[in-house]
Amino acid sequence: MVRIVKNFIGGSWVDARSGKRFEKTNPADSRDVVASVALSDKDDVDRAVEAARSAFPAWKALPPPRRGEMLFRVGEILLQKKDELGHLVTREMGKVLSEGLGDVQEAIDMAYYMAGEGRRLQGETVPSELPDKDCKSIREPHGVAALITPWNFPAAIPAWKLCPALICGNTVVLKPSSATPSCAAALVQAFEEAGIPDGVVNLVYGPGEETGEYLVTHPGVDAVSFTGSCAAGERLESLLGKLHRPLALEMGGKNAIIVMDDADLQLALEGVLWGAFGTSGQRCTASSRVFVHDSLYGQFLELLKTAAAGLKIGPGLHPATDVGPLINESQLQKVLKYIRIGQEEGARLVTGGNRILTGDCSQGYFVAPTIFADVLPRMRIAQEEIFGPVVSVLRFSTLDEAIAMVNDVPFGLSSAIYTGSVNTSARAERDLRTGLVYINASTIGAEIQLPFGGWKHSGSGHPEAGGRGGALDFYSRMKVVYRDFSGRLQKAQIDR
Ligand code: UN1
Repeated sequence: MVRIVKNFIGGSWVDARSGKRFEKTNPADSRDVVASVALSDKDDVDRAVEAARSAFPAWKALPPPRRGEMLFRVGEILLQKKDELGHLVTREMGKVLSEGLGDVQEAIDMAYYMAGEGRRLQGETVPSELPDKDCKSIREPHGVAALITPWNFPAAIPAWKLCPALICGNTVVLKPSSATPSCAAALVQAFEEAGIPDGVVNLVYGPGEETGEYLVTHPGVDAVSFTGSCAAGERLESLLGKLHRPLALEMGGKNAIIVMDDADLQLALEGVLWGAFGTSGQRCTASSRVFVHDSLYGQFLELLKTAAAGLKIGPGLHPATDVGPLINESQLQKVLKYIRIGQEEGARLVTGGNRILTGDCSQGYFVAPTIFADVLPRMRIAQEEIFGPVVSVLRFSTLDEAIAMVNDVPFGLSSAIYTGSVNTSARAERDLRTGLVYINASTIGAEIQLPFGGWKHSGSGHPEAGGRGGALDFYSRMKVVYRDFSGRLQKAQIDR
Protein backbone atom coordinates (compact mmCIF):
# COMPACT_ATOMS: atom_id res chain seq x y z
CA MET A 1 0.00 0.00 0.00
CA VAL A 2 1.46 3.36 -1.04
CA ARG A 3 0.51 6.07 1.42
CA ILE A 4 -0.31 9.50 0.06
CA VAL A 5 1.43 11.89 2.38
CA LYS A 6 0.44 15.55 2.27
CA ASN A 7 1.43 18.78 3.94
CA PHE A 8 -0.62 19.71 6.99
CA ILE A 9 -1.19 23.45 6.94
CA GLY A 10 -3.73 25.44 8.93
CA GLY A 11 -5.59 22.27 9.84
CA SER A 12 -5.89 20.84 6.28
CA TRP A 13 -3.99 18.08 4.51
CA VAL A 14 -2.89 19.64 1.23
CA ASP A 15 -0.65 18.84 -1.72
CA ALA A 16 2.44 20.92 -2.41
CA ARG A 17 1.43 24.03 -4.37
CA SER A 18 3.76 22.95 -7.18
CA GLY A 19 2.07 19.54 -7.29
CA LYS A 20 5.50 17.90 -6.97
CA ARG A 21 5.94 14.65 -5.03
CA PHE A 22 8.74 12.27 -4.11
CA GLU A 23 8.75 8.58 -3.25
CA LYS A 24 9.87 6.99 -0.06
CA THR A 25 10.82 3.30 -0.11
CA ASN A 26 11.32 0.62 2.54
CA PRO A 27 15.01 0.31 3.50
CA ALA A 28 14.61 -3.45 3.90
CA ASP A 29 13.20 -3.82 0.37
CA SER A 30 13.61 -0.93 -2.02
CA ARG A 31 10.86 -2.31 -4.28
CA ASP A 32 8.32 -1.52 -1.57
CA VAL A 33 7.18 2.09 -2.04
CA VAL A 34 5.97 3.24 1.37
CA ALA A 35 4.74 6.67 0.41
CA SER A 36 4.28 9.29 -2.26
CA VAL A 37 5.05 12.54 -0.48
CA ALA A 38 4.33 16.21 -1.13
CA LEU A 39 7.59 17.95 -2.02
CA SER A 40 7.15 21.27 -0.28
CA ASP A 41 8.86 24.38 -1.54
CA LYS A 42 9.07 28.00 -0.41
CA ASP A 43 5.43 28.61 -1.19
CA ASP A 44 4.29 25.82 1.10
CA VAL A 45 6.66 26.89 3.86
CA ASP A 46 5.34 30.47 3.62
CA ARG A 47 1.81 29.20 4.07
CA ALA A 48 2.76 26.92 6.96
CA VAL A 49 4.57 29.71 8.80
CA GLU A 50 1.68 32.07 8.15
CA ALA A 51 -0.78 29.51 9.56
CA ALA A 52 1.40 29.05 12.64
CA ARG A 53 1.66 32.82 13.14
CA SER A 54 -2.09 33.32 12.93
CA ALA A 55 -2.77 30.49 15.38
CA PHE A 56 -0.21 31.72 17.92
CA PRO A 57 -2.15 34.39 19.90
CA ALA A 58 -5.10 32.13 20.71
CA TRP A 59 -2.88 29.16 21.52
CA LYS A 60 -0.72 31.29 23.81
CA ALA A 61 -3.85 32.60 25.52
CA LEU A 62 -5.21 29.11 26.20
CA PRO A 63 -4.41 28.16 29.81
CA PRO A 64 -1.53 25.65 29.84
CA PRO A 65 -3.57 23.01 31.73
CA ARG A 66 -6.01 23.04 28.79
CA ARG A 67 -3.14 22.64 26.36
CA GLY A 68 -2.00 19.79 28.57
CA GLU A 69 -5.37 18.06 28.29
CA MET A 70 -4.97 18.01 24.53
CA LEU A 71 -1.49 16.55 24.82
CA PHE A 72 -2.88 13.91 27.15
CA ARG A 73 -5.35 12.99 24.40
CA VAL A 74 -2.44 12.79 21.94
CA GLY A 75 -0.86 10.23 24.30
CA GLU A 76 -4.13 8.26 24.47
CA ILE A 77 -4.51 8.23 20.67
CA LEU A 78 -0.90 7.18 20.12
CA LEU A 79 -1.32 4.41 22.67
CA GLN A 80 -4.37 3.16 20.81
CA LYS A 81 -2.47 3.23 17.52
CA LYS A 82 0.85 2.02 18.91
CA ASP A 83 0.89 -1.25 17.02
CA GLU A 84 -0.04 0.31 13.67
CA LEU A 85 2.48 3.14 14.10
CA GLY A 86 5.22 0.79 15.28
CA HIS A 87 4.77 -1.23 12.08
CA LEU A 88 4.92 1.97 10.04
CA VAL A 89 8.15 3.04 11.78
CA THR A 90 9.69 -0.33 10.95
CA ARG A 91 8.49 -0.32 7.36
CA GLU A 92 9.63 3.21 6.65
CA MET A 93 12.77 3.46 8.80
CA GLY A 94 13.89 -0.16 9.03
CA LYS A 95 14.47 -0.70 12.76
CA VAL A 96 13.20 -4.00 14.17
CA LEU A 97 9.57 -4.04 15.24
CA SER A 98 10.24 -4.10 19.01
CA GLU A 99 12.26 -0.92 18.50
CA GLY A 100 9.61 0.57 16.20
CA LEU A 101 7.11 0.07 19.01
CA GLY A 102 9.61 1.55 21.49
CA ASP A 103 9.97 4.60 19.27
CA VAL A 104 6.20 5.16 19.44
CA GLN A 105 6.21 4.47 23.19
CA GLU A 106 8.72 7.26 23.65
CA ALA A 107 6.35 9.64 21.85
CA ILE A 108 3.52 8.47 24.14
CA ASP A 109 5.69 9.00 27.21
CA MET A 110 6.53 12.51 26.06
CA ALA A 111 2.89 13.41 25.38
CA TYR A 112 1.83 12.27 28.88
CA TYR A 113 4.80 13.91 30.55
CA MET A 114 4.31 17.29 28.86
CA ALA A 115 0.56 17.08 29.51
CA GLY A 116 1.40 17.15 33.20
CA GLU A 117 3.80 20.05 32.72
CA GLY A 118 0.76 22.12 31.75
CA ARG A 119 -0.02 22.27 35.47
CA ARG A 120 3.54 23.11 36.47
CA LEU A 121 5.51 25.26 34.00
CA GLN A 122 7.13 26.81 37.04
CA GLY A 123 8.84 30.08 37.30
CA GLU A 124 10.07 31.39 40.61
CA THR A 125 8.69 33.62 43.30
CA VAL A 126 11.43 35.04 45.49
CA PRO A 127 11.52 37.71 48.19
CA SER A 128 12.37 41.26 47.31
CA GLU A 129 15.11 43.15 49.13
CA LEU A 130 12.60 45.99 49.54
CA PRO A 131 9.37 46.09 51.55
CA ASP A 132 5.98 46.05 49.85
CA LYS A 133 7.34 44.63 46.64
CA ASP A 134 7.24 41.17 45.12
CA CYS A 135 9.15 39.52 42.30
CA LYS A 136 8.53 36.53 40.12
CA SER A 137 9.64 34.96 36.90
CA ILE A 138 7.11 33.51 34.46
CA ARG A 139 7.52 31.49 31.28
CA GLU A 140 6.43 32.84 27.92
CA PRO A 141 6.50 31.07 24.56
CA HIS A 142 8.71 32.38 21.75
CA GLY A 143 6.05 32.30 19.03
CA VAL A 144 6.53 30.02 16.01
CA ALA A 145 9.03 27.18 16.45
CA ALA A 146 10.57 25.45 13.43
CA LEU A 147 11.36 21.82 14.18
CA ILE A 148 13.75 19.84 12.00
CA THR A 149 13.87 16.16 12.83
CA PRO A 150 15.96 13.15 11.73
CA TRP A 151 14.93 9.73 10.50
CA ASN A 152 16.43 7.49 13.18
CA PHE A 153 13.65 8.10 15.75
CA PRO A 154 10.83 9.15 13.43
CA ALA A 155 8.13 9.17 16.13
CA ALA A 156 10.09 9.88 19.32
CA ILE A 157 12.21 12.84 18.22
CA PRO A 158 9.39 14.84 16.59
CA ALA A 159 7.40 14.21 19.80
CA TRP A 160 10.38 15.35 21.90
CA LYS A 161 10.11 18.68 20.14
CA LEU A 162 6.38 19.04 19.48
CA CYS A 163 5.14 18.33 23.00
CA PRO A 164 7.32 20.77 24.97
CA ALA A 165 6.99 23.42 22.25
CA LEU A 166 3.20 23.19 22.42
CA ILE A 167 2.81 23.02 26.18
CA CYS A 168 4.86 26.19 26.48
CA GLY A 169 2.42 27.90 24.09
CA ASN A 170 4.38 27.97 20.84
CA THR A 171 2.90 27.02 17.51
CA VAL A 172 5.08 24.94 15.22
CA VAL A 173 6.12 24.01 11.72
CA LEU A 174 7.65 20.55 11.60
CA LYS A 175 9.91 19.46 8.77
CA PRO A 176 10.88 15.82 9.24
CA SER A 177 13.62 14.00 7.37
CA SER A 178 12.61 13.02 3.84
CA ALA A 179 13.49 9.46 4.85
CA THR A 180 10.56 9.21 7.29
CA PRO A 181 7.72 11.47 6.14
CA SER A 182 4.86 9.01 6.73
CA CYS A 183 5.81 8.55 10.37
CA ALA A 184 5.71 12.31 10.87
CA ALA A 185 2.33 12.54 9.14
CA ALA A 186 0.90 9.73 11.27
CA LEU A 187 2.18 11.43 14.41
CA VAL A 188 0.74 14.80 13.42
CA GLN A 189 -2.57 13.12 12.66
CA ALA A 190 -2.76 12.16 16.35
CA PHE A 191 -2.41 15.86 17.24
CA GLU A 192 -5.18 16.69 14.79
CA GLU A 193 -7.46 13.99 16.23
CA ALA A 194 -6.72 15.20 19.76
CA GLY A 195 -8.33 18.53 18.86
CA ILE A 196 -5.24 20.75 18.68
CA PRO A 197 -6.61 23.87 16.94
CA ASP A 198 -5.96 24.53 13.25
CA GLY A 199 -2.60 26.10 12.52
CA VAL A 200 -1.01 25.17 15.85
CA VAL A 201 0.84 22.23 14.28
CA ASN A 202 1.92 22.42 10.64
CA LEU A 203 3.92 19.93 8.62
CA VAL A 204 6.00 20.26 5.45
CA TYR A 205 8.54 18.00 3.74
CA GLY A 206 11.58 18.44 1.56
CA PRO A 207 15.36 18.54 1.50
CA GLY A 208 17.17 20.18 4.41
CA GLU A 209 19.29 22.42 2.20
CA GLU A 210 16.26 23.93 0.52
CA THR A 211 12.99 23.51 2.41
CA GLY A 212 14.72 23.21 5.80
CA GLU A 213 16.97 26.23 5.43
CA TYR A 214 14.21 28.36 4.02
CA LEU A 215 12.03 27.43 6.98
CA VAL A 216 14.53 28.05 9.77
CA THR A 217 15.61 31.42 8.38
CA HIS A 218 12.04 32.50 7.63
CA PRO A 219 11.26 35.92 9.15
CA GLY A 220 8.08 34.47 10.67
CA VAL A 221 9.97 31.91 12.76
CA ASP A 222 11.06 32.69 16.33
CA ALA A 223 12.99 29.61 17.50
CA VAL A 224 14.56 26.57 15.86
CA SER A 225 15.21 23.08 17.13
CA PHE A 226 17.31 20.75 15.01
CA THR A 227 18.47 17.16 15.39
CA GLY A 228 20.79 15.78 12.74
CA SER A 229 24.32 15.84 11.45
CA CYS A 230 27.09 18.07 12.79
CA ALA A 231 27.67 19.58 9.37
CA ALA A 232 24.03 20.65 9.05
CA GLY A 233 23.92 21.83 12.67
CA GLU A 234 27.01 23.97 12.23
CA ARG A 235 25.55 25.47 9.09
CA LEU A 236 22.39 26.40 11.01
CA GLU A 237 24.51 27.92 13.76
CA SER A 238 26.19 30.20 11.25
CA LEU A 239 22.90 31.15 9.60
CA LEU A 240 20.91 31.75 12.77
CA GLY A 241 23.63 33.42 14.81
CA LYS A 242 23.16 36.44 12.57
CA LEU A 243 19.42 36.40 13.18
CA HIS A 244 19.80 36.09 16.98
CA ARG A 245 17.24 33.33 16.90
CA PRO A 246 17.24 30.73 19.69
CA LEU A 247 18.61 27.46 18.32
CA ALA A 248 18.77 24.05 19.97
CA LEU A 249 21.04 21.54 18.29
CA GLU A 250 21.37 17.81 18.86
CA MET A 251 24.10 16.42 16.67
CA GLY A 252 26.46 13.47 16.58
CA GLY A 253 28.16 11.26 19.09
CA LYS A 254 31.15 8.97 19.47
CA ASN A 255 29.95 7.19 22.54
CA ALA A 256 32.00 4.75 24.53
CA ILE A 257 31.58 1.89 26.96
CA ILE A 258 34.33 1.11 29.49
CA VAL A 259 34.51 -2.52 30.61
CA MET A 260 36.50 -2.70 33.88
CA ASP A 261 38.28 -5.80 35.15
CA ASP A 262 35.62 -6.22 37.86
CA ALA A 263 32.66 -5.95 35.45
CA ASP A 264 29.91 -8.53 35.16
CA LEU A 265 31.09 -9.76 31.76
CA GLN A 266 27.80 -11.18 30.58
CA LEU A 267 26.01 -7.93 31.41
CA ALA A 268 28.72 -5.89 29.70
CA LEU A 269 28.54 -8.11 26.64
CA GLU A 270 24.78 -7.64 26.35
CA GLY A 271 25.21 -3.89 26.83
CA VAL A 272 27.81 -3.65 24.06
CA LEU A 273 25.73 -5.71 21.63
CA TRP A 274 22.63 -3.65 22.30
CA GLY A 275 24.44 -0.31 22.22
CA ALA A 276 26.54 -1.04 19.14
CA PHE A 277 24.14 -2.97 16.95
CA GLY A 278 20.66 -1.95 18.17
CA THR A 279 18.98 0.22 15.50
CA SER A 280 21.90 -0.99 13.32
CA GLY A 281 24.07 1.54 15.13
CA GLN A 282 21.95 4.40 13.79
CA ARG A 283 21.56 6.26 17.07
CA CYS A 284 23.35 9.40 18.16
CA THR A 285 23.94 7.47 21.37
CA ALA A 286 25.20 4.24 19.74
CA SER A 287 28.14 2.58 21.46
CA SER A 288 30.74 2.91 18.75
CA ARG A 289 33.83 2.51 20.99
CA VAL A 290 34.43 -0.11 23.64
CA PHE A 291 37.38 0.18 26.02
CA VAL A 292 38.21 -3.19 27.53
CA HIS A 293 40.60 -3.72 30.45
CA ASP A 294 43.87 -5.43 29.50
CA SER A 295 43.23 -8.36 31.80
CA LEU A 296 40.13 -9.48 29.91
CA TYR A 297 40.69 -7.99 26.49
CA GLY A 298 41.17 -11.29 24.61
CA GLN A 299 38.40 -13.08 26.46
CA PHE A 300 35.87 -10.26 26.00
CA LEU A 301 36.70 -9.85 22.34
CA GLU A 302 36.14 -13.55 21.72
CA LEU A 303 32.75 -13.42 23.47
CA LEU A 304 31.78 -10.31 21.53
CA LYS A 305 32.82 -11.78 18.21
CA THR A 306 30.79 -14.95 18.76
CA ALA A 307 27.75 -13.01 19.93
CA ALA A 308 27.88 -10.50 17.06
CA ALA A 309 28.31 -13.22 14.47
CA GLY A 310 25.21 -14.91 15.92
CA LEU A 311 22.95 -11.89 15.43
CA LYS A 312 20.23 -12.42 12.85
CA ILE A 313 20.22 -9.74 10.15
CA GLY A 314 17.05 -9.15 8.16
CA PRO A 315 13.92 -7.09 7.65
CA GLY A 316 12.73 -5.52 10.89
CA LEU A 317 9.22 -6.92 10.49
CA HIS A 318 10.48 -10.52 10.71
CA PRO A 319 10.14 -11.65 14.32
CA ALA A 320 13.55 -13.40 14.40
CA THR A 321 15.52 -10.36 13.23
CA ASP A 322 18.00 -8.76 15.63
CA VAL A 323 19.51 -6.16 13.30
CA GLY A 324 17.65 -4.42 10.48
CA PRO A 325 18.90 -2.46 7.45
CA LEU A 326 20.53 0.93 7.16
CA ILE A 327 18.25 3.73 6.09
CA ASN A 328 19.39 4.25 2.49
CA GLU A 329 22.09 3.92 -0.13
CA SER A 330 24.09 6.94 0.99
CA GLN A 331 24.27 5.72 4.62
CA LEU A 332 25.23 2.30 3.31
CA GLN A 333 28.07 3.80 1.28
CA LYS A 334 29.21 5.91 4.22
CA VAL A 335 29.37 2.89 6.53
CA LEU A 336 31.22 0.78 3.93
CA LYS A 337 33.64 3.67 3.45
CA TYR A 338 34.44 3.72 7.18
CA ILE A 339 34.97 -0.03 7.14
CA ARG A 340 37.57 0.46 4.39
CA ILE A 341 39.14 3.32 6.34
CA GLY A 342 39.43 1.09 9.44
CA GLN A 343 41.22 -1.58 7.43
CA GLU A 344 43.54 0.94 5.82
CA GLU A 345 44.36 2.41 9.22
CA GLY A 346 45.50 -1.01 10.40
CA ALA A 347 42.67 -1.93 12.74
CA ARG A 348 41.95 -5.67 12.89
CA LEU A 349 38.59 -6.67 11.37
CA VAL A 350 37.27 -9.36 13.70
CA THR A 351 33.85 -10.02 12.19
CA GLY A 352 31.47 -8.49 9.65
CA GLY A 353 32.71 -5.75 7.37
CA ASN A 354 30.50 -6.62 4.45
CA ARG A 355 27.20 -5.75 2.87
CA ILE A 356 24.68 -8.63 2.89
CA LEU A 357 22.83 -9.28 -0.35
CA THR A 358 21.54 -12.79 0.13
CA GLY A 359 18.08 -14.17 1.01
CA ASP A 360 15.78 -11.64 2.68
CA CYS A 361 18.53 -9.05 2.51
CA SER A 362 18.88 -8.99 -1.28
CA GLN A 363 16.81 -5.83 -1.83
CA GLY A 364 17.83 -3.73 1.14
CA TYR A 365 20.74 -1.87 2.72
CA PHE A 366 22.09 -4.48 5.10
CA VAL A 367 25.57 -4.48 6.63
CA ALA A 368 26.83 -7.27 8.89
CA PRO A 369 27.58 -6.28 12.49
CA THR A 370 31.22 -5.29 12.33
CA ILE A 371 33.90 -5.35 15.01
CA PHE A 372 37.33 -3.78 14.74
CA ALA A 373 39.90 -4.80 17.39
CA ASP A 374 43.26 -3.28 18.31
CA VAL A 375 41.92 0.13 17.39
CA LEU A 376 44.11 3.06 18.43
CA PRO A 377 42.48 6.18 19.89
CA ARG A 378 43.55 8.53 17.09
CA MET A 379 42.29 6.34 14.24
CA ARG A 380 39.45 7.89 12.31
CA ILE A 381 37.13 4.97 13.17
CA ALA A 382 37.71 5.84 16.84
CA GLN A 383 37.13 9.57 16.36
CA GLU A 384 34.42 10.09 13.73
CA GLU A 385 30.75 9.21 13.87
CA ILE A 386 29.92 6.27 11.59
CA PHE A 387 26.17 5.82 12.31
CA GLY A 388 26.16 2.14 11.43
CA PRO A 389 26.73 -1.30 12.97
CA VAL A 390 30.47 -0.82 13.43
CA VAL A 391 32.21 -0.93 16.80
CA SER A 392 35.85 -0.21 17.62
CA VAL A 393 37.44 -2.12 20.50
CA LEU A 394 40.36 -0.51 22.31
CA ARG A 395 42.35 -1.61 25.36
CA PHE A 396 43.38 0.17 28.55
CA SER A 397 45.07 -0.60 31.84
CA THR A 398 43.86 2.07 34.29
CA LEU A 399 40.56 3.83 34.80
CA ASP A 400 42.17 7.25 34.34
CA GLU A 401 43.63 6.17 31.02
CA ALA A 402 40.24 4.86 29.84
CA ILE A 403 38.41 8.02 30.87
CA ALA A 404 41.01 10.20 29.15
CA MET A 405 40.53 8.27 25.90
CA VAL A 406 36.74 8.33 26.16
CA ASN A 407 36.91 12.09 26.58
CA ASP A 408 39.44 12.64 23.81
CA VAL A 409 36.98 13.02 20.92
CA PRO A 410 35.15 16.08 19.59
CA PHE A 411 31.82 14.67 20.78
CA GLY A 412 30.31 14.39 24.25
CA LEU A 413 26.88 12.78 24.14
CA SER A 414 26.84 9.46 26.02
CA SER A 415 29.22 7.15 27.87
CA ALA A 416 28.95 4.05 30.02
CA ILE A 417 30.99 2.02 32.46
CA TYR A 418 30.60 -1.56 33.61
CA THR A 419 32.14 -2.15 37.04
CA GLY A 420 31.34 -3.88 40.31
CA SER A 421 32.98 -1.11 42.32
CA VAL A 422 31.02 1.80 43.70
CA ASN A 423 34.20 3.88 43.94
CA THR A 424 35.11 3.27 40.31
CA SER A 425 31.61 4.14 39.15
CA ALA A 426 31.63 7.34 41.21
CA ARG A 427 34.94 8.46 39.71
CA ALA A 428 33.70 7.70 36.20
CA GLU A 429 30.46 9.55 36.82
CA ARG A 430 32.46 12.57 37.94
CA ASP A 431 35.10 12.57 35.20
CA LEU A 432 33.33 11.46 32.00
CA ARG A 433 32.66 14.52 29.87
CA THR A 434 29.35 13.59 28.27
CA GLY A 435 25.79 14.79 28.73
CA LEU A 436 24.65 11.25 29.58
CA VAL A 437 26.53 8.72 31.73
CA TYR A 438 25.35 5.18 32.31
CA ILE A 439 26.57 2.89 35.10
CA ASN A 440 26.22 -0.82 34.39
CA ALA A 441 24.00 -0.07 31.41
CA SER A 442 24.65 0.65 27.74
CA THR A 443 25.04 4.12 26.17
CA ILE A 444 21.47 4.05 24.90
CA GLY A 445 18.13 4.08 26.66
CA ALA A 446 17.58 7.63 27.88
CA GLU A 447 14.22 8.34 29.52
CA ILE A 448 12.20 11.40 28.56
CA GLN A 449 11.74 12.91 32.01
CA LEU A 450 15.37 13.99 32.14
CA PRO A 451 17.31 16.26 29.79
CA PHE A 452 18.93 14.61 26.79
CA GLY A 453 21.77 16.72 25.53
CA GLY A 454 25.25 16.43 24.17
CA TRP A 455 28.33 18.35 25.24
CA LYS A 456 31.06 19.67 22.97
CA HIS A 457 30.26 19.09 19.27
CA SER A 458 27.30 16.85 20.16
CA GLY A 459 24.97 19.69 21.04
CA SER A 460 24.48 23.37 21.57
CA GLY A 461 23.78 23.31 25.28
CA HIS A 462 19.99 23.28 25.03
CA PRO A 463 19.00 19.72 25.80
CA GLU A 464 15.91 17.94 24.54
CA ALA A 465 13.43 16.26 26.86
CA GLY A 466 13.22 16.80 30.61
CA GLY A 467 11.24 19.61 32.18
CA ARG A 468 12.89 22.53 33.98
CA GLY A 469 16.58 22.36 33.15
CA GLY A 470 15.58 20.59 29.94
CA ALA A 471 13.28 21.23 27.02
CA LEU A 472 10.98 23.68 28.83
CA ASP A 473 13.89 26.06 29.21
CA PHE A 474 14.36 26.11 25.47
CA TYR A 475 10.73 26.40 24.38
CA SER A 476 9.95 29.20 26.83
CA ARG A 477 11.77 32.31 27.85
CA MET A 478 11.64 33.87 31.25
CA LYS A 479 9.89 37.14 31.89
CA VAL A 480 10.67 38.70 35.26
CA VAL A 481 7.99 40.82 36.90
CA TYR A 482 8.68 43.22 39.79
CA ARG A 483 5.58 44.63 41.47
CA ASP A 484 5.96 47.48 43.90
CA PHE A 485 2.88 48.10 46.04
CA SER A 486 4.49 50.54 48.48
CA GLY A 487 3.14 53.61 46.68
CA ARG A 488 6.51 55.38 46.86
CA LEU A 489 9.75 55.36 44.89
CA GLN A 490 11.93 52.54 46.19
CA LYS A 491 15.45 52.02 44.88
CA ALA A 492 16.94 48.57 44.72
CA GLN A 493 20.58 48.44 45.88
CA ILE A 494 20.35 52.06 47.07
CA ASP A 495 17.77 52.08 49.88
CA ARG A 496 19.39 50.23 52.78
C1 UN1 B 1 19.38 8.79 19.58
O1 UN1 B 1 20.33 8.23 20.14
O2 UN1 B 1 19.46 9.12 18.40
O3 UN1 B 1 18.32 7.08 24.56
C2 UN1 B 1 18.12 9.03 20.34
C3 UN1 B 1 17.86 6.40 23.65
C4 UN1 B 1 16.55 6.80 23.03
C5 UN1 B 1 16.72 8.00 22.17
C6 UN1 B 1 17.96 7.96 21.36
N1 UN1 B 1 15.61 7.08 24.08
O4 UN1 B 1 18.41 5.40 23.27
